[in-house]
Amino acid sequence: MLVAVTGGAGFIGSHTVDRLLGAGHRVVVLDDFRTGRRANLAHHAGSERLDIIACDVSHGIFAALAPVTARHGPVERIVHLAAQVSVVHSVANPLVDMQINYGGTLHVLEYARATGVRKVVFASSAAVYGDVAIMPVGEDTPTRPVSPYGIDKLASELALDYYAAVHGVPTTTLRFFNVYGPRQDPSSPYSGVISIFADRAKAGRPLLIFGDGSQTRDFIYVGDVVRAIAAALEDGADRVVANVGSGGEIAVLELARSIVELCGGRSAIHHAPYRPGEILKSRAQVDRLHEALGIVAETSLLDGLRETLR
Ligand code: UD2
Repeated sequence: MLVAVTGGAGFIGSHTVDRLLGAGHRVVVLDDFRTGRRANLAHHAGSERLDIIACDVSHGIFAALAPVTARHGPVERIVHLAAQVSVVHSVANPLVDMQINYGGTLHVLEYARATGVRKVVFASSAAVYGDVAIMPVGEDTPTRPVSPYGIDKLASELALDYYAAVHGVPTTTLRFFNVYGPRQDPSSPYSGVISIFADRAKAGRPLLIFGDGSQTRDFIYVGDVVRAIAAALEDGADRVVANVGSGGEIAVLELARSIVELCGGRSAIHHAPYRPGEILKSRAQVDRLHEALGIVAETSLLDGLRETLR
């Protein structure tokens, strides 16, 4: 089948493309290359089943997809990963975040409605919950996002549900927790902490922890996330909203020590004040991921870290 992957040149997107091509599907990537990189898909160069199209989803996707559907028939399913990915950027630029993250989702849904797409899988975020006191956090926890990023992800979820209920577009929403793995770009201060720590520890440079490092996160390996995406792309799980996490949590200080040790123990660990808006605890309840999509995270943090460092 023909699957469109928005944000397909990004970290999670490129792993998703690997999996879909591996399963024999035809894939069209839409990416504006703001944070996505052509290098993430370079190993598919020459693949007859992959089209890569430069497209900003916040400007609509009809024109970008037209040449591909003219050649290969309709897009059957969409994985919508394209986004402005930084929570901090969204605080400084809420309108940009709204246009890309909420507007982009509406453009995808309009396309799905108009062309009869058979499944839209949406990458939402743990950011929809905001600060939650009781862990693990289940999907029925009241949503109180504390950033424009979280608000736009939540608004997008509501839009998905509206298109499903009113227009009959089959949708599944995945709320990603802290995803890590190979190809995560460490170059921005808001990059995933594991990509930053790995980059520094490999070079023997110091790691910087914001706060005392007692804050916890639920890290899930990208390979497990991609299995969840593939399961959600199948028929069924309509209007399901599922957390995508490992179900475990680790303190940032313990994580830093593990990464330093795996890299030969040369890096010092320094501390700086907590970031504003820092969430202190995060752990996903993962029953629904298992029950609705049949997925349990399989990669231990140690194995995932080794693979990432390799
Ligand atoms: C994650 C998501 C974000 C949003 C949010 C929702 C990533 C990369 N970001 O933000 O998109 O969904 O969850 O709650 O997955 N840290 C350090 N040193 C560093 C970098 C980070 O101590 O050099 C700490 C940071 O203060 C935080 C933890 O590591 O306590 C994780 O930081 P992150 O930026 O990887 O992810 P997070 O949870 O802030």
